[in-house]
Amino acid sequence: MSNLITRRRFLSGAIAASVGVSASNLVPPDHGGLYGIGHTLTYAAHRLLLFRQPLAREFSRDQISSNFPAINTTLPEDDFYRSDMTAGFREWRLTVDGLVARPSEFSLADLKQYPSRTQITMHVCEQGWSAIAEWTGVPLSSVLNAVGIQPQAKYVFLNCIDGWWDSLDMADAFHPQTLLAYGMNGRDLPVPHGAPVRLRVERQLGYKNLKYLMSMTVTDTAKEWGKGQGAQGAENGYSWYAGI
Ligand SMILES: Nc1nc2c(c(=O)[nH]1)N[C@H]1C(S)=C(S)[C@@H](COP(=O)(O)O)O[C@H]1N2
Ligand SMILES: [Mo]
Repeated sequence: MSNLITRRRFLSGAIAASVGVSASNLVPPDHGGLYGIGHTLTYAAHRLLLFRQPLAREFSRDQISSNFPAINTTLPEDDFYRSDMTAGFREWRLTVDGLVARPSEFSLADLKQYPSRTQITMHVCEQGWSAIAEWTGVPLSSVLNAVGIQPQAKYVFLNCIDGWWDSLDMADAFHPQTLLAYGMNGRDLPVPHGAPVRLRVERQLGYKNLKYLMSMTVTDTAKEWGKGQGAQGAENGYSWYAGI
């Protein structure tokens, strides 16, 4: 298939990650089934219109919500999680593998050694509420550059301690506002909001903002995960791509 727009390569250090727009990058993993055509049109339109990666709106400190709901306030059941939580997440590691030059594990302290980014953004939940908070974390791009993703990489799959899983394409993974966030409103990320580290992907709806992160795998296909639709949510009727 010919490229709709010349494939652009995004060079960052020694690593080239393809975040450009080509025809094969306009089809989301959940393109099949009843809603597939709709999902594909939405995703393709966003990727064509937004390929310059515009930033999500950022707010000022005085606009931060005093009451940010926490969905799933129940703690993850996991025994390791619970004991590590009381120990300040000392044993927690984020593993990164798949199509990377250097499969790695990052402790919380490791992640905090990278330059951080702080942003005040609006979280928009598909269930009809929204709230503004300040998030601090390491850009996902820094971690992907550190492990060295291979040029054929297409998705980053993310797994959570509570069993949620989802994936991002390279455009969202390398978006400057996509963070592995460990801070919220100037403090450590609270447990109900996904401690020790959650994803902030500011151009997508709430459910893509995974909490309780545990591991990431870089892949060139969504087929080997679950039913091949790229996300647990997509298998339950939500769109894999939830761009706003
Ligand atoms: N691991 C995990 N991530 C998750 C969820 C969850 O239940 N488990 N809920 C999602 C939904 S639907 C929303 S709206 C936000 C809620 O984030 P909050 O609890 O910080 O408000 O987290 C998202 N990420
Ligand atoms: Mo949500």
